[in-house]
Amino acid sequence: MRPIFFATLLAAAPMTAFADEGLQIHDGYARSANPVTGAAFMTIDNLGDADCPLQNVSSDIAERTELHTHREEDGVMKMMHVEGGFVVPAGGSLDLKRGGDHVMFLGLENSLHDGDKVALQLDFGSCGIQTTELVVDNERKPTDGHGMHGDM
Ligand SMILES: [Cu+2]
Repeated sequence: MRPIFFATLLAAAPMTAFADEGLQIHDGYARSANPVTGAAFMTIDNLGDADCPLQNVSSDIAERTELHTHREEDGVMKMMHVEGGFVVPAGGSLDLKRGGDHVMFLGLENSLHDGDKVALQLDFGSCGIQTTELVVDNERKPTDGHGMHGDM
């Protein structure tokens, strides 16, 4: 890392500061189907040559912000907290998407309305911490056709 160069970039152009760095977050949005819980989805590309762990997420819009996944148990799709988080493989990407791995907001301070902006901090461990701004889009449909998880 080059800390000074990094800080300068960050101040000058926050939206593109990470363009040439290891991790790129794009296509992010947040939504909620009820007043108390919400979720966030995005794609994270790892352009670097080392795996990056997504260890933790935080926000100030909810009591708790957690990394979740869906798993099928006895034919029923269940959602669960993943303590260790996920890996964004070197040269690959991590999809946080409906019906799959996602960011969960539990205990929303305020209900999420379309167009609201949500700041989310992502802790990539040895790869650093990044903050991304997500726009709320409650009407967004899942892109992979898993309509059964439409309420997530
Ligand atoms: Cu969840």
